[in-house]
Amino acid sequence: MSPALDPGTAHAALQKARLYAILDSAYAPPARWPDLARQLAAGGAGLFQLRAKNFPKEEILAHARILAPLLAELGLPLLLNDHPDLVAPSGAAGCHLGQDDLGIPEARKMLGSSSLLGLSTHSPCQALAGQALGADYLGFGPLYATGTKPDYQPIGPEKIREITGQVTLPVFCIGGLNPERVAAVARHGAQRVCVVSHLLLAKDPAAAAREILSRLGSGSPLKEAVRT
Ligand code: 3NM
Repeated sequence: MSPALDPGTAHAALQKARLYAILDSAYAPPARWPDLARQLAAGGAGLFQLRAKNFPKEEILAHARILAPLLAELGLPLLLNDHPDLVAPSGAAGCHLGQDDLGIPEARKMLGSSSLLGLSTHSPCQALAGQALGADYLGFGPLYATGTKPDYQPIGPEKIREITGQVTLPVFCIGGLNPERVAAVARHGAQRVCVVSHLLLAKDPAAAAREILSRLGSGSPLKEAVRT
């Protein structure tokens, strides 16, 4: 099996990551994923997810076995959307679960403490519960309407401060984000974002990632306090 990212490096990369990129089959075919991963990493994405909702498990495993070592060489973690059972055989750093997937405690039992476990949350209450259950990081959204999850009601950026004050885990704001909206969510206290279609559909993904990060700003608590 290809060398996996060591757990210490994966956890440190999570703490450092401000832009989370998702390689999603809905927006880019798998043949483009390795190149997209390299370009987005060059643009500053610090965490990656493979999301292929309708792919058979064997295909997800095969793609993860290509992407995990490619990103590990750069010191960056790959998470699988769902499929905790594929984490070890693929060499991925962990997995990302939704509210309706296997629970965090059950996934933790399967994976142990060294793998990264992320959870999608859609309200401040779910975010606090996710932290209490032992997730390593949270997604929080969708902040704006998104074609990637068309059935979800947008939360709006106003709720961000409700959780940043109480949740100590890394929180990645997600849903309908583009550069203008990233600037808006940063003004509402977002320090990290996860962006899907805007990055995957960009002509120059590295430049698009850089622009998102520049709109997010430094994210330092002092600057946030001055802005509000
Ligand atoms: N999860 P885009 S929103 C995968 O709210 C995903 O949990 C969400 O895609 C959540 O950046 C979302 O193209 C899609 O809007 C984000």
